[in-house]
Amino acid sequence: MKKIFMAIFLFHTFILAKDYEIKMLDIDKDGKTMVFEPAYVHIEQGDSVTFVPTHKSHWAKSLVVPEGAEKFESKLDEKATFVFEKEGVYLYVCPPHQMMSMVGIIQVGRATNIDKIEDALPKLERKSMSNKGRWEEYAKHIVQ
Ligand SMILES: [Cu+2]
Repeated sequence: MKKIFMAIFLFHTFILAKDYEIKMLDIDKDGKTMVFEPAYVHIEQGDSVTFVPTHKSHWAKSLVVPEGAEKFESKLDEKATFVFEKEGVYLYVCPPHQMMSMVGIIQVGRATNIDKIEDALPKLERKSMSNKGRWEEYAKHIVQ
């Protein structure tokens, strides 16, 4: 019985796990510069995110992750897929363009670490020299 249950569980996970593509752009269709698209995604545990180097000279690096979660960092101009197993909110940046607010938020399931996120956001916002206000704008999407 246990085996059957496990098989169904695995089958379910295999079928339902989704991959979300996030493009790394110099400029988007609205004229926004140095931007992840979409910059906020809400996914479920077991889903993955693929960073796509649509334009050159970008990569993605996590800054804040839920407790016990793995940090992630892609390589310059390379496509990279990361699976998210831990629930919570992940903040990430494109290191060379963090000052230009090339930043993003991934929410996995519930916002278990919202206190840490709310604490980190104003500090990160102060590091933005241009395109200010993006952290705040993206954080409005976080579902509590
Ligand atoms: Cu960049």
